[in-house]
Amino acid sequence: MKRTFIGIGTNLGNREDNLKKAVALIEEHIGPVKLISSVYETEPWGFQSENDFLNMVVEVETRLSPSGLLGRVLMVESLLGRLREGKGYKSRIIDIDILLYDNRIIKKKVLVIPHPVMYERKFVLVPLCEIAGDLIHPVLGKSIRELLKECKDKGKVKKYKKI
Ligand code: PH2
Ligand code: MG
Ligand code: MG
Repeated sequence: MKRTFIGIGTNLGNREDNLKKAVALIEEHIGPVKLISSVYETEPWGFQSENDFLNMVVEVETRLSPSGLLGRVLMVESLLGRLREGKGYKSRIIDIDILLYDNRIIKKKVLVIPHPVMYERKFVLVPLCEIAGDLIHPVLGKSIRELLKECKDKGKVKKYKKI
């Protein structure tokens, strides 16, 4: 079994419901969910929108390969009604991102692990630190806690509640 950390975000529709459904579908199609962070309400990062996000991170055990995992992530997103159109950041019902997969470093056109900009994003680091603060980032060689301390992101990340 491999251990992966997955970030989930939503800023459209019934956001709490979207997160709950995403966690249930991850459990069904990817593997047992071992740890669940609190939910955080976060300001849109990298684009403007009136709708704040809810973000969380889960730790999942899986037998899937990285590319198998990506396939299932995209499937779960589309089961939840995610449509992909155009370029750039947009509001979305659900976004599911593979953050880490064991200690693996993968740089393919379609899949980069660790998530290439996770260290710049407090909406990722805060929930990830809650469940895996001591984990060492395989590329940067620092713990998630250290990365959070060094992170320059000033966007709002406020505890919402545990779902
Ligand atoms: N996802 C993005 C871009 N910006 N901002 C917040 N607060 N939360 C997100 O999940 C998010 C974002 C692209 O995936
Ligand atoms: Mg994302
Ligand atoms: Mg994504």
